[in-house]
Amino acid sequence: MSYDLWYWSGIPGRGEFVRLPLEAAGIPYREKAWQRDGDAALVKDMARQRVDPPFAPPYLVTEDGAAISQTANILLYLGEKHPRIAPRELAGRHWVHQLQLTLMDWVAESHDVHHPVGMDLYYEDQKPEAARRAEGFRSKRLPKFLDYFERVLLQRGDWLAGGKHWSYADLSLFHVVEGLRFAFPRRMAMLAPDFKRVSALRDAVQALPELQDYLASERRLPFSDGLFRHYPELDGEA
Ligand SMILES: N[C@@H](CCC(=O)N[C@@H](CS)C(=O)NCC(=O)O)C(=O)O
Repeated sequence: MSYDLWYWSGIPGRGEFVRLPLEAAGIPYREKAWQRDGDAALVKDMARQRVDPPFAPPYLVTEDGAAISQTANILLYLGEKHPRIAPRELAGRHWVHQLQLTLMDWVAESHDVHHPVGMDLYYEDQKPEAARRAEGFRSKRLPKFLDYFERVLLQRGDWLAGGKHWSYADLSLFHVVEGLRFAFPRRMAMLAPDFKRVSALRDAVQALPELQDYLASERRLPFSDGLFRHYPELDGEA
């Protein structure tokens, strides 16, 4: 069994939240837009007549042809099919889904810092608004999200769902923290001492034996100008 993962080539983006558990659990998948025709093939595939068309990538096509989209929904689906990446009991699976939805809210807000007016405009066309948005994000939203996950870990232990094994939500939190460290290195460094549990989870995921090959491979794309972007003028210690 193998899945087809459709996501823009060249950036980790939201595709990375799907890639990480697939890689860590050794679930076979093909990265479709990395093959011949690249993103043009993705645009063409998105336009295909389907009963379940995706609005936007990432989406996963199963062996029986179903196209599953919305990042958190893809992970919910994978968690039901592959017990290694999510809790076995229903309440646990809903819990990690809830966490994933919160993470996706956080990701959307992180993106909107550099694109506060419109996705169809360049950053250069919305710089004053971005500077204003960044201030509130750095001073209020970033600590609020970090504090939430710190509190969850205080209650649950090393992993977000409790227990001794990671779930896809832990891998996603790792990726969000990595993205934010890339985008806001000064602010994240200032906040780090207050979020020791989140930092420890980040380090634990980075050290997972089942992720070492992937993290060292060319499939693990560097951050650049995708969801998480580094504009020094949007970063700051406060
Ligand atoms: N809520 C969706 C958002 C999907 C999304 O915004 N995808 C981006 C790439 S990361 C895209 O290509 N969007 C095109 C669009 O919204 O028109 C999810 O979590 O998957």
